[in-house]
Amino acid sequence: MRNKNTLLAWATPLLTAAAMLTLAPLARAADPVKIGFLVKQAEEPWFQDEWKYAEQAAKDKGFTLVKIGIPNGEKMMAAIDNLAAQKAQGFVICAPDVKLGAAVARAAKRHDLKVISVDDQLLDGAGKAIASIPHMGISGYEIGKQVGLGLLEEIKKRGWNLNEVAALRVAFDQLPTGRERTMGAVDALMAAGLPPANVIAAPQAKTDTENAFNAANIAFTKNPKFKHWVAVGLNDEAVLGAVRAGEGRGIRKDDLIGIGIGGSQTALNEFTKPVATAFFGTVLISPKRHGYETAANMYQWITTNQAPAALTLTSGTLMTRQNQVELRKQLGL
Ligand code: FCA
Repeated sequence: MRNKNTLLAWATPLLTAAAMLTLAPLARAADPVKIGFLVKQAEEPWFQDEWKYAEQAAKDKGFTLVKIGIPNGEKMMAAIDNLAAQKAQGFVICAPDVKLGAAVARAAKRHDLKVISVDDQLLDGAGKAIASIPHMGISGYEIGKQVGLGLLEEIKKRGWNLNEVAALRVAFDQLPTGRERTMGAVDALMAAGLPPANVIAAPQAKTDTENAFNAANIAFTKNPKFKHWVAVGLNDEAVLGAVRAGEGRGIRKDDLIGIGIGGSQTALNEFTKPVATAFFGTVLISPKRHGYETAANMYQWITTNQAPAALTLTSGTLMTRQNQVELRKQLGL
């Protein structure tokens, strides 16, 4: 009898521990869902919009969204650790450098966090896209072509001779989607007869207006012989930098046509100025899809274990001063 009691006394905590272990996954599934949304340039209107729509998903589905700006690799790693400490179950990320892909994948695995990339697809050590991280991005090359075709239409209206037109390509080629977008644009221009020698690459150090301005300034100074200009870049900020640099050198809307990519506040500010600038248009892409859908997909993945599609590429539509109100309404923006 005494032996039996001792055995029970000894076995009970073990049994309880075992029971707790078996119950643990269930208890965890009932934990409140917390999802991180990490973006490389929180000050950029595009990312503000993504966050806004991700918040909407959080409200609709009933999860907590943790928004963190990650301007560099160190902040990014700290943010992922922080999410794990807060008991988040997953995160959506647009990393400050796509080459950090392997580090993101490792950190997520270590903390048992699910990860989805948005906008910029992460690369592994060999420079290949990490297929195991579901991604939503824009169809870079196609959207770039739309920029080029929009420019060609306006060039034609103005009766410019393509031999006298230079295409300023504000370039951020270390980012694959950036290169695809701007190459799509210049390819469309060249297919229509723009001489390849008239394509001027202006590398920017960062994808913001200030760095685009500096890059464009150098390019304008070095190439005084062209009569007309068009400007392309990976986003609206890049093209806006070129437009501002042109203004500083007396190259204004009659001699320069800029078409960006994005359609967030940066473009809207230009469109609502009383006098039009050389920022002629933008290809409107959807921060709603990129923000809402990625966050909602993460929620679904966490709660039902159903992973999103490996790759989703979204499209865009040319937006100008004329159709901006209508178009944004159509897209529910
Ligand atoms: C990249 C760019 C952003 C935005 C996004 C869709 O991350 O840097 O400006 O265009 O793709």
